[in-house]
Amino acid sequence: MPGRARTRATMARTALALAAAAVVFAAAASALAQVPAEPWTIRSSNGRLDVVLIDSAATVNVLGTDMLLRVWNETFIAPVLRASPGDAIQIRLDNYLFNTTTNLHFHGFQVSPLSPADNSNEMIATNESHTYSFSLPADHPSGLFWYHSHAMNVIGMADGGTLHDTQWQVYNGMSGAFVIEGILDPFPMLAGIKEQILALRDINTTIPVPAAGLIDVAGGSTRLVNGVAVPEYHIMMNETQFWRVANIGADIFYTLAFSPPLPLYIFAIDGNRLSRLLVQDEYMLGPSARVEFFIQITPEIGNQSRQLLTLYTTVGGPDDDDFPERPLVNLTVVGHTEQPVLNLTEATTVPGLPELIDYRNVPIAHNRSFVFMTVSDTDAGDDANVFTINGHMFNMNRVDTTVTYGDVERWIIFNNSTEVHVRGRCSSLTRPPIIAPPDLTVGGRTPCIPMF
Ligand SMILES: [Cu+2]
Repeated sequence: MPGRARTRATMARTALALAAAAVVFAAAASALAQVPAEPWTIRSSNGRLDVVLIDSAATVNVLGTDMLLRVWNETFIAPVLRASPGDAIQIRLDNYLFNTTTNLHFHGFQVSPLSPADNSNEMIATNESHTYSFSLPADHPSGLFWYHSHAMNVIGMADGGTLHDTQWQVYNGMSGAFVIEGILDPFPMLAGIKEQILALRDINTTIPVPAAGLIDVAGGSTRLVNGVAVPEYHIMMNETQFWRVANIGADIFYTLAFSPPLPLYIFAIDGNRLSRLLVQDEYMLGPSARVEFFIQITPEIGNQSRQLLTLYTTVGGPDDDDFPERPLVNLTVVGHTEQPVLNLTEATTVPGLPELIDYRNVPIAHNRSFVFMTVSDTDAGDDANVFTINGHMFNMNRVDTTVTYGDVERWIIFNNSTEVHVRGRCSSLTRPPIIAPPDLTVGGRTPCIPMF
């Protein structure tokens, strides 16, 4: 009987919340304040990170509106998790979603893809609990990552759910930023600089969450930074800050830029430190992407207030989604520091730091090409899409390509489909010029930009 099972689940959930997740609830309220002090954070201690995430449908207040969402620990804003290379990670996921499977994926982590580690093919059924347990390798890259529901082949979706349900669960709130500590450690001049974590997501508070597969991707949702609409950030004259931005939302592409302009001194992309700073006025951040950059206020730049915006962004492909310009953050110059302005080129150049390998100079074991297509499934109706790779319908249970560990391969990907990203670390990818045959549109963006 569903009713009886539900009662037991609720009791268990209350007990668990009191016993294991008290720390989680205590810090949640501050995430809704307009001034984003510290986002709600859980850090590892003594080499261990222990977290409990309890999945359920809950009525949560988002920007003053009560919404029924499927969330972790009955809050819309997931904690920022922080751990160091070498730490032991234990994250228990209790699924109290009604008749809906779910799971977790640790995006970009260099850990085993098998259970009990980062196995995003394993689904956790309703009223089941699963503990993700793995150690971060001692040489794991440091940087900004994220964790999220990677629900696939969801069962029992009576409300028009689709087979692949990650989008819907992430939109509801099941995603958060994950910092692997130490990215600034090799750079003594950067010690102690102010760090800001900005986890971007969106939600439309004017309508109930649509059924899975029916989210209006480009619709009128509000862009949120750590759960807040256009929060106020402060910086001092002469100060350098380290901004770490993760797109933990389901659909929105952001093109980050300050207005009036302020250079982004880009230090890391998608959890990978670059071999040198990349200075840009804007940066496009697709779903899953992260960018970590420095900003500086100098007397030449002046002390006027500015905004971090997402500029109008259009994405190729058959859906041809476009996203309007929106403000993300107000940045005000408050006070000044006596410290001289940091020379960022000097600060990020450290003799003896291991060079990143330029894989363009390494012999290629195999060349492969992949054509990703979205095609209409005429059997299933006008709106139904199927996804093919080299003409075969995607099937997560079939292995199409086997590669040899340690090989360097050149892959050419043609994509007229949705965004493509590499699950795992992509610091080793380089990007040749994209050449598309005339009958294919290259949509989305490449998963990584070159390190060199
Ligand atoms: Cu992911």
